[in-house]
Amino acid sequence: MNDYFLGIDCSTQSMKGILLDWPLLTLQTKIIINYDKDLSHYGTQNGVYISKDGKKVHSNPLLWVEALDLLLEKLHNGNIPLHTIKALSGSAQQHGTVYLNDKFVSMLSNLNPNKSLTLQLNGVFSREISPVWMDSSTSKQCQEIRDALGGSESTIRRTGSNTFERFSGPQIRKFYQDTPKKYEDTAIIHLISSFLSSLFLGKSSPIDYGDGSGMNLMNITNKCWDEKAIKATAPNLIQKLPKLVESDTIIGNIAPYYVKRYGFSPETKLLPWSGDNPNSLIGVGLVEPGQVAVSLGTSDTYFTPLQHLSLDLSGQSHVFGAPNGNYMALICFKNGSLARESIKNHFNLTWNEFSNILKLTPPGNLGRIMLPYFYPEIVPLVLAPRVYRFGFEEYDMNANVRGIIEAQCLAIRIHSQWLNKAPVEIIATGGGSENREILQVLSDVFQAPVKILNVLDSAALGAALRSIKSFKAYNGEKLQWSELIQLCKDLQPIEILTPREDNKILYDEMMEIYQSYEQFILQNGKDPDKKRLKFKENYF
Ligand code: XUL
Repeated sequence: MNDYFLGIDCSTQSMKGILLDWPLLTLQTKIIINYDKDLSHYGTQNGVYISKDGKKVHSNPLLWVEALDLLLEKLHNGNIPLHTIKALSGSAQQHGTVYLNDKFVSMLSNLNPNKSLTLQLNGVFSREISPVWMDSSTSKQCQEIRDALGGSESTIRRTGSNTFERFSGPQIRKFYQDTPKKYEDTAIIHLISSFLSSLFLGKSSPIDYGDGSGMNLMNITNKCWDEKAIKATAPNLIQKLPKLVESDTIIGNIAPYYVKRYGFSPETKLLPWSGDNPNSLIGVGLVEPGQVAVSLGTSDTYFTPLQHLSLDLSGQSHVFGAPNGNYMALICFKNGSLARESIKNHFNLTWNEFSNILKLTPPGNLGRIMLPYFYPEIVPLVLAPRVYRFGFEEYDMNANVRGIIEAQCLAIRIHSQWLNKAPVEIIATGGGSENREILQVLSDVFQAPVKILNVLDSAALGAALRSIKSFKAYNGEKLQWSELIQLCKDLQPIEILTPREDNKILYDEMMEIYQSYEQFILQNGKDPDKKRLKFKENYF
């Protein structure tokens, strides 16, 4: 009988579970719970609640628990005997925090298999909501922490990133400042990943180095909680934080609840959950330095493995722990798929029609440029959302469609330049990578081939592959990451798009103009309109 490995991904808009079998490494089952549709009684939109000014973005931790209940039920009713699952791990949207009272741990150790997790966990939260990665309401706290740590550069050197509004430390500080009593009543603060990991473990789970480095609280060099950062964030915080561990640690066996309720084997091994980006690094097969991936999801991210710690002192990127024990660099753009969808929906288009417009419109967009901050943006930092259009109007469909895609690809290229090496190839992943025309623009802008994998669920796949690797190591079998990646058919490209070389100079020039527009809008730079008109004259 085959062995099975489970990977679960709790992302912004849905929870997914995938089962991989060993030794074939083929996807056996995939289950998706969509929060807005399947759990509509929570009233979320795209999985979150957004305040009027767009700055506060929260979700409900009980929503994730109920999604997990549903996912496990569906898995149980499927045709794979759950006792054959040897190990499981998971992934969650990064940075979000879950605040728990002192009932949490005792509730977990006494879970009643006749009741759902949702029913039993109802009373364990000291804060009903969880701020998530889309939140940008903590600028004041970012400044305070950064000042206490001696400025941006020393914050980056300490924690791997500058302070960012969505990072857990500034979020925790805001919670403490706004509601000190609730903060005091909080016994444990978990990341979404370690919270869900705790549910399987039946006790409070450690946080892994990958997700721990998205908090502005972990020292990026020695991978321990950073005393100075903790002190700068909130009083007595160290007592409320779980331990930190290496991502490949076996943290224990599955709790009896899952054995009795769903028929899991009591020997099922657990790894700590990690963030979606560290999981995706493995889930798209990036284990060699120099490889690069672009994930087009709710957020667009650009990430690459690092063999040695190397920091972006300009402060726009992050360095996280990677599941293979090294590091990864990541740049996160908040205006990803939701921004693309705004344009698509505004013009009532299907994705096919959207693609056709990209096919029929010329690279360079006839000299028209958009800066697409439909939501507050992370990179570059834009707190007040606004869409800027240069050389066209809001009603011009073709200009808007090409405008947003070129803007997103140019911004990715501009803000990844600190990594010095232009990528030799880009692996594309995430829901948006289904759209070949978007990827062709990416390939043309970077002048690099784009490899398309048959993987839309790289975070869940990464979690399942991590489970295999650690399970094998636990049983004394040495399996290298590169071997595991080779074995996984889904990680072999199904298509490679090549860049159209005649667009090289055009996009080099357009990138400079785009960068000038960022400076014009955000840093009171010189108006580059003349440059744009000259570009238009030259090419169109
Ligand atoms: C990364 C980030 C996003 C979320 C999305 O820093 O904020 O990619 O992890 O789920």
